[in-house]
Amino acid sequence: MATVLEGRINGEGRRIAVAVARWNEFITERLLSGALDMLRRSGVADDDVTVVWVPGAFELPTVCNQLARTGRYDAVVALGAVIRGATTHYELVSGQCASGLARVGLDTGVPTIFGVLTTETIEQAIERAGSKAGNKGAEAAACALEMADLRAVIAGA
Ligand code: INI
Repeated sequence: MATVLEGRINGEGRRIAVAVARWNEFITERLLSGALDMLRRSGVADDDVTVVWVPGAFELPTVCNQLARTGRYDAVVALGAVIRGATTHYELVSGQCASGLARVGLDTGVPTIFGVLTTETIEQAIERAGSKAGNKGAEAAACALEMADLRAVIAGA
């Protein structure tokens, strides 16, 4: 019989950092409220959540790297919105943000979650920030809790 390891979405006792970009703030504040709501409903204590604002998505990896290396957090969530219609350097910002966040997770071992919308239009971003396509911030928070739990499960297996 195979050993099957899985993480549960249970926030009790978990400490979570959420870094959020101020660019397209009318979208990212909705991602943040979705993330905070998910963390609270999953049992994370308010005192165990740290929110850090950064200028834009490009800055998320730097700050997530610092947060992950403090050793104070079980997972780090990065929230942002990069909208192609609003930028000529969409590929650079979104690509560097994604690969930088992946690197933080790999280099530190602390689950580092990509809750960054990369869309063609503002309408698509609105759809993913709490309207008909759900809330990517809430999904990212749930992913962070699952990954934090999975990390502990694998370490103890
Ligand atoms: N940052 C974003 O988070 N989203 C964007 O859509 C965006 N656009 O359109 O350029 C954006 N640019 C700023 C970038 O993230 C940095 O803050 C800036 O380049 C300074 O390093």
